[in-house]
Amino acid sequence: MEKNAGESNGKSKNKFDIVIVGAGISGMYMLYKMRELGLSARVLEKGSGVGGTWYWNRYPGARCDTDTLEYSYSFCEELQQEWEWPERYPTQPEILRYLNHVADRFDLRSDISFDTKVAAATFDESAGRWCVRTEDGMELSAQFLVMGTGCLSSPNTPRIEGTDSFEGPIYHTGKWPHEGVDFTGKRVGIIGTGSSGVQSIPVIAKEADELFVFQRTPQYAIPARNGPVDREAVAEIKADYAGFRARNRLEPSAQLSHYPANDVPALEVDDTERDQMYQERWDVGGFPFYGAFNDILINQEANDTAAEFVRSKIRSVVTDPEVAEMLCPPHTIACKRAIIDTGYFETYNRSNVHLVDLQSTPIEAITANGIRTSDTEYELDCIVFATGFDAMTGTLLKIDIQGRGGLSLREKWEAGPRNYLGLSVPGFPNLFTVTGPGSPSVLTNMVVAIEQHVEWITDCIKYMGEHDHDSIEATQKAEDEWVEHVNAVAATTLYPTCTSWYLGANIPGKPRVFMPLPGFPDYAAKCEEVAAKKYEGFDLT
Ligand code: NA7
Repeated sequence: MEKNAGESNGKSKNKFDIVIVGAGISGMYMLYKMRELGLSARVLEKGSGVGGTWYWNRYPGARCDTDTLEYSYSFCEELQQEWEWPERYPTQPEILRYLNHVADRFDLRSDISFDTKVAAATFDESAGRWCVRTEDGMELSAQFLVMGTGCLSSPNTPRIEGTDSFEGPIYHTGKWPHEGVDFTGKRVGIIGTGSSGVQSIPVIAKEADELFVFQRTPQYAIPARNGPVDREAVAEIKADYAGFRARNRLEPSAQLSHYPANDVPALEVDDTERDQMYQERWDVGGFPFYGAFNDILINQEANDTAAEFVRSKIRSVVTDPEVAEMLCPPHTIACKRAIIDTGYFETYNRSNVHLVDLQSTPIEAITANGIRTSDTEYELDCIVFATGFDAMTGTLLKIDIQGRGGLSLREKWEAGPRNYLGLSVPGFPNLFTVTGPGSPSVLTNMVVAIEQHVEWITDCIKYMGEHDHDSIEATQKAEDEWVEHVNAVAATTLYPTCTSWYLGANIPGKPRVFMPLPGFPDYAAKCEEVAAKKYEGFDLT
């Protein structure tokens, strides 16, 4: 652990060109790029190691749902050629091993302070610099501040009466103990059936004596069909990795160019042909399912056909018809974050797994011995919260960020996040948010979104250096127009129509604003255009 190291480029201690918050995929790459520019940079990371999301989310079955060959950095040809991924989807330990390898290979750790949580960042107008304060009292000064704090990095633990009285251990999937948890012989209760619940439930079920799943909203899930990577396909991709990456960047979610969406509306084919197309993609597994037709996410009637197809699969897998009905979601499919699974619905056929429907019997309290719903008390040895995150803005707003004139980001975003390009906020000069709200972020392959932002920020800082600019700040007009644009694009889709963390709807009291921007290629083109027009929409001084 290295705190207070900061003598690079002959600058005084704790004075840097740039401070980067977070040593996940964003922060690590940002550091690499700043070094390329010859700038002094310090990364502040609250964990004891690199990896961000993949450092914290160590729950049983944790795995990425983007194909391994796509979920990796593209900036170094040797790195992408040399690294071998064993399976179609990478496990959490495998991704963390990869990110540690990257940190070692590029000697990144020497500029990262671990176990260092940022408490506040204040823009000092007279000096034109950010003063960053950590929880343990360290102060750093930097011209630029980049928030690589991640979109899903503030775990959400709902306030349930009596939680403190529970006598057994309570875990959260988003901050899982490093030493792991042995559920053997235990009665386990798990709250939440999003990706984390859907991934961990089948694994915990195999170990636990009894598993009680407390489900508030049933979820659609598409079989992952994970398995060893196809070596021939890997060789083909590696023969032209750059081409593969470029093709992926042209896809709306910056991935899956090898399995693009069919350009056919769902209702233009008859029922038999439609089911065949769904079945084909169901057999392939994973997100290509949603590309069966081109209007699943924009037309409710089309969406209903996909939803009904998945419901029919749930009914065919789950043997108890009552349980099957409880597991069948009524809502728009893929409107909440889409999920892929391995043996999730099959798990409910096990005699040690019990589904508790919180819609008919809500949780009233956590007691010393377990969870009490409106009709019974479930005795448990431990409880797992798989209840997600205060997504996209949670971590940014936990830090007391104050810009020009003492303007606080918390106040500025009281009614929801507002910015320009998801990158920059008026009133907060030289502050950049990597994959911030208002950018494609969580609707894309995150690594692609991160690389695009880090490279854009790097080019911007380079441009400023070459043109003697000290400060860059988005204009109010640019912010207003951008917010309008993001809302208009979201409104062309079905996304805003249901309760999801995309909308902040999972956090009581959080403003309902659709935060990510659908459509990576148009967004990336806009960012390029802004740069080509000498940072149109920004004030440069
Ligand atoms: P998610 O997707 O936000 O899922 C959280 C789950 O927890 C979801 O089923 C919620 O039900 C449930 N939840 C949240 N609060 C409560 C309360 N108070 N009571 C009962 N149930 C609750 O988080 P994940 O960690 O699974 O996944 C996050 C992302 O990681 C995922 O989207 C991928 O990007 C990877 P709800 O649906 O809100 O009714």
